[in-house]
Amino acid sequence: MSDCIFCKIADKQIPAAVVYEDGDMLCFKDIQPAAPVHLLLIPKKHIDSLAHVQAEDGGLMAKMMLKVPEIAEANGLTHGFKTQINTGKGGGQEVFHLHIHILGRPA
Ligand code: DGP
Repeated sequence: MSDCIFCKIADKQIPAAVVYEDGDMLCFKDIQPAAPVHLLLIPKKHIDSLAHVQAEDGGLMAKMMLKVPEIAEANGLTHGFKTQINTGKGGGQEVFHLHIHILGRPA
């Protein structure tokens, strides 16, 4: 999507502090961290929000969820972490490209 800031980050049109990338997803540091470690994991495919995930995205969603603990541990969150998915305006979502917040304090 041409006007989506996270699509632009995925396309490297806008810089971000990337901590993980593969063919399906990208993880980078949140520009307004709410914790000592605050990462955002996004699919490279544009999906507006969790409420817009289709059955065909199931494999992608599973891959992302399975990657979260690995990314958290690699970024020092060896004793646990929080995840958050804000969905829709009422859910506090500000950027309408699905993203998983990964938050925590390194051990
Ligand atoms: P949400 O409220 O769930 O939509 O959170 C959006 C998050 O995205 C918010 O914590 C700030 C972060 N964010 C917004 N714009 C940028 C950006 O250009 N770069 C980075 N790294 N993070 C951004």
